[in-house]
Amino acid sequence: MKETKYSICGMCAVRCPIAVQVEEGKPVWIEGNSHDGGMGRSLCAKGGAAFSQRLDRQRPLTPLLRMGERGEGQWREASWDEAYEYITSRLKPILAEHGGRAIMFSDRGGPFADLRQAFVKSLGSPNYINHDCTCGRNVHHASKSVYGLGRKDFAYDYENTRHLVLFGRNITESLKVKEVKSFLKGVKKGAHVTYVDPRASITAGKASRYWQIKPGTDYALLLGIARCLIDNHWYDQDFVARYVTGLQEFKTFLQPYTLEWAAAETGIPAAEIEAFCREINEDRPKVIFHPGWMLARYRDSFYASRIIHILNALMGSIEQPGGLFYPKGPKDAGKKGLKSLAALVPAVTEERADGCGTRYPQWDKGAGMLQTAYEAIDSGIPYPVKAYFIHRHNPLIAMPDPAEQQRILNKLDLIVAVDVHFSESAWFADVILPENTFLERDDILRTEKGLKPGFGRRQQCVKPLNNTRAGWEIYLELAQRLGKGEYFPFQSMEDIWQYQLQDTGLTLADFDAKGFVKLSDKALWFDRDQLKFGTESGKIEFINSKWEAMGVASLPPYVAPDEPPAGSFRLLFGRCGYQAHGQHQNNPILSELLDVNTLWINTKAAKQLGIKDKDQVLVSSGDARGTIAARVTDLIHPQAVFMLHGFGTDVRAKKRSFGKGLADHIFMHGKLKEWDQAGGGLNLAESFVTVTPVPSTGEIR
Ligand SMILES: Nc1nc2c(c(=O)[nH]1)N[C@H]1C(S)=C(S)[C@@H](COP(=O)(O)OP(=O)(O)OC[C@H]3O[C@@H](n4cnc5c(=O)[nH]c(N)nc54)[C@H](O)[C@@H]3O)O[C@H]1N2
Ligand SMILES: Nc1nc2c(c(=O)[nH]1)N[C@H]1C(S)=C(S)[C@@H](COP(=O)(O)OP(=O)(O)OC[C@H]3O[C@@H](n4cnc5c(=O)[nH]c(N)nc54)[C@H](O)[C@@H]3O)O[C@H]1N2
Ligand code: SF4
Ligand SMILES: [Mo]
Repeated sequence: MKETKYSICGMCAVRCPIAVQVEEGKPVWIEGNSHDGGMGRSLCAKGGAAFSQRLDRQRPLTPLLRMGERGEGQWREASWDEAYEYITSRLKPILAEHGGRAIMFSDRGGPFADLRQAFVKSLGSPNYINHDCTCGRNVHHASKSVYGLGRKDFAYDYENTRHLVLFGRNITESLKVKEVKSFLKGVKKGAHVTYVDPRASITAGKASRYWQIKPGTDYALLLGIARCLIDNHWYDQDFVARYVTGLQEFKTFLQPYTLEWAAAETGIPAAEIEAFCREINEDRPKVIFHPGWMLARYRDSFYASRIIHILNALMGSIEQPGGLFYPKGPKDAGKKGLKSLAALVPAVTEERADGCGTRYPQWDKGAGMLQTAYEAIDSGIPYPVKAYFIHRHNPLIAMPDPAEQQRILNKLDLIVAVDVHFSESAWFADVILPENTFLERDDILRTEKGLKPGFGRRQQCVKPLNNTRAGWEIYLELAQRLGKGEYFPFQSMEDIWQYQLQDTGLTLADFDAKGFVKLSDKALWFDRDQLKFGTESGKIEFINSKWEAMGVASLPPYVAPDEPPAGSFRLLFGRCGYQAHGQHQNNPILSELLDVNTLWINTKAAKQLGIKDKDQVLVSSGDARGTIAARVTDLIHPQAVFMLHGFGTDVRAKKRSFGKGLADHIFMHGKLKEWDQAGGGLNLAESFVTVTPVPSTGEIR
């Protein structure tokens, strides 16, 4: 008999609602959960390859203990009991000598992190960290400094917008299924789309205006746009008068940043920028300036994002159909939220090892900052860190400088990786605890914020094929064995779900029909005359004196990016629709769709170097080098080259992808120690490489 199970996809961190058909215990079909209107039956290529992930045997299928040196890849299979014993027998002396704070934990964050945060807290450690220093921290902190609200406190009504402005936000490839669908509906309805990127991605193909900006000059373009809009009074004066502070200072600051100046800096003609400003003035308030997602790129990415946030205020597009809106939570629907698991555990008051909230007072404590945590491991300051749990996170490729990372990680007494693949980081660990694939496990309930808030459930659709366990089982068991069981009074996931639902008046059966529960039938919008912001003044602060007191200027003068040294190119990177970072290059199906990355290089630049399309080229920077096929194209700025992230693994257990393509992060020298000083995002796009042809003999000169 066929039955449909509703769950949540886990092939990437977007976590779309899905429907899985199961026949006699076997998964036979997977699609989007069509009860969710925005999703329909759609799924992306990665989601479609979920069964293939489960069947893939080039993964850790039972707990593994390291035999040789770290990273050598010599493993011994172990029982779960043995693996738990290995971990706890090493953690106990660390806890006794250095206390809980000597244990660090990083993961991918997201809606299922509450249980893991509770685990870390139960050990007495403040050192829970997620991946965001290489992703959205600049955007998040910029949002906090303008609105006092985080980046996830805003969502976007693409479908009804009149004008969407994207600065390298590659919405159709670096995708969320619901977001692309809503974007495409907007395009169909005639929305203007302005796409700004040194590289014409697929999203550029959907745009009504594409600007091939000089890499690293977004801040200049944004200052030029802001000045033009304000000078011409092309902004929502009522909204600004009501909600904004600091407009006058902003005006004064903008004086040098004329259209001609912006044009010279960015390479985009002044008349085109002006035409854009005119158009956006007609389109407002149904306008979205997207503040960026992955902005761990430039040393001023925080400020570029800050101006984008400011432009949305000038457009008056906040809490506005066709603009930005606040994702509403249970409270906004007059309902109680899920009970927190971390709330069961006493607060940890200890200072964080990474300095968030202390050495770096402006940075949020919630997500932490991995690069400064590495500093702490290395120096032992503010205190020794001795053990590291890496859960659903792969810092050895997500962070730059792998050799430097390994040097620092080697100072630890214990590294535990919980993964479903042989990630580069798991390969370097002491113990690999293999988690069930997402189809094979339950997770804690999640809150789904939006115009119609609700809760969603990931449930086990099929039984695990291998000797793997669910994350919740792993952490409950470890807590128990470390004497912290009192904080986790649960025997099963059902116990946990019931605890989470305690105040909501809902039961588990309420999730059976659709996989989720909505707390409101109608879309919830706040009264635009009564908007509240999270800043000290309650207003939108163009100048934020609280942040200035913490050493973060609100509006620093523009500083041009470094020019590539002669013969060099700025290395840009990004994603495509078939892959999620470095996760699925070895997936049996996805590796067939795309098994190798290429190097985008501008036609004229390639010609000067004697490089033709599909030629093998040598990419080098310092002692890092490797060959890759060139993709010669006009679609990239002459100063830049581009490659997809996540290829070129050196983990030989991944036989389909081992050594295929080139890894971008190996060329980012010193970037583990270089970040946007205000926002904390790493400067991953501030690296240069040389590119030379490889003779047809394959010999490298
Ligand atoms: N050079 C360079 N660096 C980058 C980027 C880049 O483009 N170039 N991109 C940056 C960005 S935007 C981000 S978000 C980060 C992403 O960096 P990460 O967060 O490290 O990347 P993910 O691909 O999400 O995967 C993390 C790990 O989760 C594992 N995993 C997958 N499913 C499961 C599961 O069900 N359970 C468990 N336990 N583990 C699972 C995967 O095998 C993988 O090892 O990298 C950043 N770093
Ligand atoms: N299929 C798929 N979808 C994903 C992911 C995935 O791994 N695979 N990852 C998810 C995650 S974690 C994230 S953070 C998002 C990332 O979403 P995005 O931030 O939209 O994605 P990236 O692929 O990092 O896009 C980077 C684009 O920025 C451009 N760029 C580089 N320098 C500049 C510059 O100076 N100015 C401008 N304007 N543009 C520049 C690059 O050329 C590239 O096209 O995608 C998410 N969605
Ligand atoms: S975007 Fe694709 S891989 Fe990611 S959760 Fe959604 S369907 Fe799964
Ligand atoms: Mo990301």
